[in-house]
Amino acid sequence: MQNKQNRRAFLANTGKAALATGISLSVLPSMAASFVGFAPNPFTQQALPYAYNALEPIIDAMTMEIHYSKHAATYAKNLADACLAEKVATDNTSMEELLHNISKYSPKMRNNCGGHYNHELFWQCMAPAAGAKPEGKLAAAINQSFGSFEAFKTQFTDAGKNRFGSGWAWLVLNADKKLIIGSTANQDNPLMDVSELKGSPILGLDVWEHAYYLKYQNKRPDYINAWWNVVNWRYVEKRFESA
Ligand code: MN3
Repeated sequence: MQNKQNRRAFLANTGKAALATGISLSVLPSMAASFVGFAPNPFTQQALPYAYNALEPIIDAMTMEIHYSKHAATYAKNLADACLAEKVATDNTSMEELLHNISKYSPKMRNNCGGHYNHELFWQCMAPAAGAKPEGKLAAAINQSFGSFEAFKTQFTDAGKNRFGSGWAWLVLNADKKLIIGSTANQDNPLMDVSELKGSPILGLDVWEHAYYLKYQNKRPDYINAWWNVVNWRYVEKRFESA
């Protein structure tokens, strides 16, 4: 699958085959992802790394589909519009750089750059039936900072539960290379110069109602407690080790 034509032909045929066999097209994003052999533009929405129903029963397929294809897609689109309007050259600006300087841009840029970055991170932070625990250096750092994995989970869960309104819970590596837990409002994140919580985001949890309402309704704590079963610790470990 070395060139664009082959890739396009493959995806087109895959789509036709899926239709012919009655397989839901919702499985296609993850198949597309594994055949993309070039460095993707981080300012655009990437293929979901699994099917919409892959995190069932923790995250139901309809929530995943609406969340990814409507909410997150809209942040990506609005980010592109804002970059054009505010003359951000996405081919030689890193998203981190933009977030570090977000106070210099419009509220639209702040909401949608945060929204896009946060969701791209969130999809990667989950995996089907992960259910594992952190290992290695991350496990050691969590034990050192919070006493135990269980104590860490309680503190992170509380950060998500207690964030009033819409926002995110975070595990962050701060400037002193210390792991800390906190939350941000709306689509803010710890890379933003306007954020009170500052550092490299290692793990993020979306606690907006759109992330859980269809299945959990008003019970945000039930959503968070269940969510631990789909955390992709292998990815979170990589983020920690390269932060
Ligand atoms: Mn969301």
